[in-house]
Amino acid sequence: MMAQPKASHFVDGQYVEDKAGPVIEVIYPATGAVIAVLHEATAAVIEQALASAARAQGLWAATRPVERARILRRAADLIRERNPELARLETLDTGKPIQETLVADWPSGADALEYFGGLAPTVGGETIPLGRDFAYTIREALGVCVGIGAWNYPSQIACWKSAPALALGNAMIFKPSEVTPLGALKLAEIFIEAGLPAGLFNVVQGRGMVGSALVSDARVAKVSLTGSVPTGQKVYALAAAGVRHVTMELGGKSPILVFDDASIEDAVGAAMLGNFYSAGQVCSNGTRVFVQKGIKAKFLKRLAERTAAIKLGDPLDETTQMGPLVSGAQLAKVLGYIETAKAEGATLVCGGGQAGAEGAFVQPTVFADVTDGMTIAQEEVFGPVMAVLDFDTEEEAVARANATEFGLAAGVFTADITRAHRVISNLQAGTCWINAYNLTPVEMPFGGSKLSGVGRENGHAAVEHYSQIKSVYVGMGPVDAPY
Ligand code: TXE
Repeated sequence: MMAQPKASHFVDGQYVEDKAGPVIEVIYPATGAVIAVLHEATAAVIEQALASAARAQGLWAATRPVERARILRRAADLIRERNPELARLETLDTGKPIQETLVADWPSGADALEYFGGLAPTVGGETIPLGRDFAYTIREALGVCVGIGAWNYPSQIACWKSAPALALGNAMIFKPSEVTPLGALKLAEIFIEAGLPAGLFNVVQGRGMVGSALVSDARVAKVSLTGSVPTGQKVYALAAAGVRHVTMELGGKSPILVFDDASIEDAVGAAMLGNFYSAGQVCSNGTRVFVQKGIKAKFLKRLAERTAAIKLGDPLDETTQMGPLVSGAQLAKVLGYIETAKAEGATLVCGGGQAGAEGAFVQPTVFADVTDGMTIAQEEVFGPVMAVLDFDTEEEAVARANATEFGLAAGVFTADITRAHRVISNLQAGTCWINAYNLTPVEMPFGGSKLSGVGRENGHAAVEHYSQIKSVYVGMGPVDAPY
């Protein structure tokens, strides 16, 4: 089962190879098989990517927004036409079940291309009357943007970053995670087929060093990263040296608050979605599930029944509901957190170990009686491990939910609408849900507060993060100088 691309990189409209770069082996985590061998970008490839992006961007920014939009919409159509084969590649790259990659990954990327294609032509400035004089503003492209992706939603991330960037007249150089380098190359091919001029979307492969080389280059105006907090801090600092714009989508330890009056079936379903989808490798997951004591027993009973029925197995089988983790390294990390939770006294409700003899599979795992000080209540596990904590009062639950350095997402389940809005207004999180969880339609801004990030992706909010305002004062009469 091979998925070898024509070459490692896609620069200035074509595939580019430079075998002098260190090797990247792409592993299908369901079997451990090597499915492709790529090379990291060398200084020469990075230079070609930067130079071609800088060259192409000016003309692109001067292109009518409706024309840019038409190309993005064509790219979205091509993605939808090819979704089955693209989903298969995404499954090979990540190990995520095809049941998910068919509906979530590329389709949400196509949504972003449609959405920002539609939005771009509506973006204008304002006119500011100043008596005799006036001023106006122009919303201009930033220039060359760098996108750095994580491995959990590689193709969705490539689309979510490139769609607003390109729609608003920027160029993008995208560096996928070294763990999942394949999808972004397909996106680059699709953009060219849709009519995007060469150089506007370049893909360069590599580990952190390639990312930092891109972020440090003087031609770069902005960097958008999806990744862990420690990497975000490094990239943010590098960007600060050049006073570049940043969007940071980082980790979380998000709470879901389930009150006594909630629909147990809905709350259980949402907690499962928010812990087990993509084998738990989702940044906005609700990994601290606070359940009010009155419904704790019923909640845990239904949760255990439904979790035990999750079907693990071959990710390419459409009936499989959970695949492996992305890599052996992630497996070791998640199993370590499970052992720590047991040692720290959490009650194991179900799961609790590796599944199967082959591949990076972990049983969907639920711990109850988790307390705030335990490691699994504090650190991002990034695997199918749910921590259930109990609480008595609303004030207590809100205070404990906020007692974290993260602030990505939060959810509340209750039938009391007043309480729902009050609780949300008191929670420190950038993206919230009431009686739902982890739905991230492109129309809604997405992002975090506190250590979880800065800036927003998606929605109208993303326009601000891929453009800048030029203010123009227009003098309509003689200049009144005192000299
Ligand atoms: O992520 P990193 P990694 C968590 C998850 C995982 C851990 C590490 O628990 O086990 O983070 O995963 C690039 N300059 N999350 O190492 O390091 C890197 O090449 C520029 C949660 O994969 O954050 C990759 O493309 N770029 C998270 C991207 O940054 C650098 C999603 C992310 O890598 C760089 C991913 C540098 N100095 C992992 N160092 C979430 N919450 O969404 C690395 N990179």
